[in-house]
Amino acid sequence: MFCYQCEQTTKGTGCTTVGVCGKTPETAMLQDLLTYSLKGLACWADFARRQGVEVPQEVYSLLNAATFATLTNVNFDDDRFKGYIREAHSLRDELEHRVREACVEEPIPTPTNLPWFDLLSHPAAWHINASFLEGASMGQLVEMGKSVSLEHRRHTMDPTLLGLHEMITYGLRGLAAYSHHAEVLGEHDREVDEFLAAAYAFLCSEAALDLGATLDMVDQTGAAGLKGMKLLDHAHTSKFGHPEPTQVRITPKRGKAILISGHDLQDTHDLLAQTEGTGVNVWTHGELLPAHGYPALKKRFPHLVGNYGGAWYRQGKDFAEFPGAILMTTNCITEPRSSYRDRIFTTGEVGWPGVAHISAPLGRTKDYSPLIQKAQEMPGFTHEPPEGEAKFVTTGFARNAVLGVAGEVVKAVQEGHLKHIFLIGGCDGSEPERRYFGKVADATPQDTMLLTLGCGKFRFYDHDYGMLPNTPLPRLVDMGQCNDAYSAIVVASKLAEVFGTDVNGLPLSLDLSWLEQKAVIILLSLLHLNVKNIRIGPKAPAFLTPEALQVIVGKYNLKIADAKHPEEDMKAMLAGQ
Ligand code: FS2
Ligand code: SF4
Repeated sequence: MFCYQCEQTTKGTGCTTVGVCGKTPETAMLQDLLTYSLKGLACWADFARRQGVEVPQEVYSLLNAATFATLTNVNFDDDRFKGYIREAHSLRDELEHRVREACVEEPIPTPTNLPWFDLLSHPAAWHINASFLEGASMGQLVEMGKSVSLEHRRHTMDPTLLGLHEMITYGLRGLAAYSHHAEVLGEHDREVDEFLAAAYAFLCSEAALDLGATLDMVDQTGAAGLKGMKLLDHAHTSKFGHPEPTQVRITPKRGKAILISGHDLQDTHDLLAQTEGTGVNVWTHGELLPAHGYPALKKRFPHLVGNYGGAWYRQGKDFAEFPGAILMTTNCITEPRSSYRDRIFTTGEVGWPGVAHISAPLGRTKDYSPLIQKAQEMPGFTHEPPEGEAKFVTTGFARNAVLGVAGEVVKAVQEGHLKHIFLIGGCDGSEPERRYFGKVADATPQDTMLLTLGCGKFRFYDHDYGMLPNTPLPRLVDMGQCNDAYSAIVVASKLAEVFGTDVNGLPLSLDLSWLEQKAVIILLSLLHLNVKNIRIGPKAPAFLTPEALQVIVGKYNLKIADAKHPEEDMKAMLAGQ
């Protein structure tokens, strides 16, 4: 296997024997084979659209869901990957049939008029039939996967193009995650869906061998990322209201308990509805902490009682100690320990072999009764701290809440009480160098504000930064999940408008912790907006070859965080660098 799509990759170069995330070589090969299959489906979807042949929404739904399944820490279940491959080829065959039946103007893709691609035939010309897939041994599939894996391409491709192509590929994984989350909430944006297919098709075309065209696709991917984030923001806020600043308990409360982790608000809502009146309390974990800020959840469901534990990578400890049942709705799942394997459930695109999975067709409500039943069998919390000793954190400062106090922010800047704004957040991970982000946050001066989002916040979310002196503004502002980067972009754009400048003219520094591919699409979106001097860390992406990194750094002034010297980064950021 070879995989370097995420920050925690082995030795900062690539996972080759087994993933740091727990991905086996078999799963890695099936993911490569799936990506190749999705490229084939996307080529036909893009070709059909350009020829005016109707592409059913289920094609885009599969592209989004299956692409999301290949994102770091989402799905580790080989059978599910085989299922996605089967479905991709079945939809692809149907689409090819439709195109051939219609009178098309351009030559229909055939093995002879397509550019050479990898060791298998071009994705648009490659068929794998269902009976072969059913009967194939894992060894056969792994061999087939090898011929389309990165392992081959990274030794044969131009290094600049390779790095940029991988950046686009991982950006598309992040984009597909947004589109899929929105679709679960009943919304989709046809333009964004069509872009995903077009970008996959681009990666299979001769045009992708041109640096200018590839850089243009990097930019277009960022533009689509913004639309995808906006779509998800709309899906969340139209369904559950605009988040409001909300105090969230982080110490135990007596009662039976379910812990819900991941990012999915629809699952959170449905679980809350199904646990109403059962005596089971619902606790959020990780990226679901911001769920407490949504009016349609917090006002209707008093048994949404608090947040338990920290970032995803601590789940082995957090889940083992939690006295109830657990539901993983999206990434990041790690290998379940035996101490809680019989009380953790997955849903949606998340999977771990042998772990109970709760599913329903897209748009239908899932039945959580096995999870609720499990929680009833568990002791739940039997103790809680005495009245007055419970601890709380505050979440819910999404764009509406922050823009509601924009006047105060502008006044604070004009009167000299607010000198600088930091956005420190993104993903978290287990490496010791990630302490850098907590150190930078703690070093922010008193006359500065600290916006945060994503699971990166758990490095400092419970530190007391107090209020911005002489203002009614808190210094620490939790804007939500990694998925809520759109909120931060809207706030920065509005502030720039008020001050008659662009985002680069604001006293604003972005110091982003990255781990997986949603962080890649957020970065591409910011680069599309021409935001300069962004820091990412704790280290540079392994997939950006030195040549590709040089191009990106030169074009966008991107900086790599100096994880060993947070104080130096702080000085530079305060100086606007
Ligand atoms: Fe955190 Fe993990 Fe949010 Fe990322 S829970 S690193 O994949 O999506 O951020
Ligand atoms: Fe390694 Fe990350 Fe790939 Fe997992 S997703 S195999 S940790 S690079």
